[in-house]
Amino acid sequence: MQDTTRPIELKPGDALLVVDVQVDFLPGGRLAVPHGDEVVPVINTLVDAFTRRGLPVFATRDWHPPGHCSFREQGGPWPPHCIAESPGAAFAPGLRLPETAGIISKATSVERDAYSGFGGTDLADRLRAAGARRLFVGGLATDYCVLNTVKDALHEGFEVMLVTDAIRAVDVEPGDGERAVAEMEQLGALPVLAARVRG
Ligand code: VGL
Ligand code: ZN
Repeated sequence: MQDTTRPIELKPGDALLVVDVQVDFLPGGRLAVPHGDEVVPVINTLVDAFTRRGLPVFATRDWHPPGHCSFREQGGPWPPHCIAESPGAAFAPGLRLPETAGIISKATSVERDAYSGFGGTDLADRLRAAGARRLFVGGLATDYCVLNTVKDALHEGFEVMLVTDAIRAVDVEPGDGERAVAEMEQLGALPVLAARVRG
């Protein structure tokens, strides 16, 4: 049995990966994730722990051009959201990313969507350059960008610790978030609660 209560000591090779914690995904935003704002204080405690240890922090952001193919007007599934440089694309107010955080903009080409932070970006190279082997992942949304980022991270050979109290789902269909968590665990991601992570 896996011990799910023992503290997890951060160590060299660990990195924090914050997925799409942006204004448009918060309550009141253009593609609001229910309770999306609740991840912010949890991720801040993780940022503190990683910073204390001098470990790297990366943050992805959805960064669409106007007229992106994922928008309804273009036949896509979503309302327009996270348009590059717009207020809705900004990181959540209150999210305390360190000055040194690596920022990865994704889904930036008009004709292609990318739910994964690894899709068409240099994230894998930047993580490896920072010495990362084990990623602690939190953010939005569980059933889209977190799911696809975690799948790609595992394919890229990173260990993944999924911080289950630092994610929230869109749940277009009820249960999508739970199914996404089950799929990530099935593929090898280990679930952890933020309070277990010791900086
Ligand atoms: C996302 C829907 C559309 C996400 C991005 O960050 O999970 N979801 N674009
Ligand atoms: Zn998007």
